[in-house]
Amino acid sequence: MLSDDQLRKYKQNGHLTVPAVFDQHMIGVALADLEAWSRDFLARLSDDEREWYLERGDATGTLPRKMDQPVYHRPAFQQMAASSPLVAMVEQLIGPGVTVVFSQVFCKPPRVGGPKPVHQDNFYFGPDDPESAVTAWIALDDATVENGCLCYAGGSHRGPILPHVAPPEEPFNLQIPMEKLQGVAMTPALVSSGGVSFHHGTTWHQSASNTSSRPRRAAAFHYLQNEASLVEPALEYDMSMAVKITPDGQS
Ligand SMILES: O=C(O)CCC(=O)C(=O)O
Repeated sequence: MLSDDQLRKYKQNGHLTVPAVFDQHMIGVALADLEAWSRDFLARLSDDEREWYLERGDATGTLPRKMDQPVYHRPAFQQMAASSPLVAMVEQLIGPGVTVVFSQVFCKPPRVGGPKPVHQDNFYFGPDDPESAVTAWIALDDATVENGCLCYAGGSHRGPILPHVAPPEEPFNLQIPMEKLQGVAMTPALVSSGGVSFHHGTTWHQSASNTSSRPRRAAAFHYLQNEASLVEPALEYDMSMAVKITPDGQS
């Protein structure tokens, strides 16, 4: 459970990092599942798709930079999303009764893992109640400044959801326009493997390139309180892949 002090910090900053939500056994199981999924995923892609999913210059070619819906597709991630300690924290943040409306794994291979520009998840998902959405970002590897941890603009969840733009060749890479970023401080959130960094759906966040010799792998579970819905999503989300978390911790 989150303490009153942690809840106060989340309310004030729009993000909160909690160490050791998952033990190293669970993280090992998730990484093994991720490796098996990556092999299978890459084997099914055309050459053009492989090029898109692998970072430029990735000589190993074994780690897609992103895969969607781990909670729907993969048992280890479904187990994590429904785990009682995580769900209890999520429910403290957005209220009882939650669904994972979308989930992703983000991988930054050593030295070549690229950045993710500043954005707000609530622009992507367009919920009717912006307070009803929280992302639980789970560090599978230790996330540091060098390997591209998340960085947040503290307090930005109290501002509006801004229009986003996308580079012409990357229509899905929605981001806050550069001119809005002048003078905005982005604070790194260091998270050890097994820890979770929670962020409010409206909080501005980004991640930098991985300049280290270690991978940075993470899973993001986007939870929505069950009474809310995605009324104005910027992209198409397949709600048949949403995973409702039931009270007994099963999904
Ligand atoms: O892991 C990353 O680099 C980006 C994650 C992100 O944007 C998110 O969890 O909403």
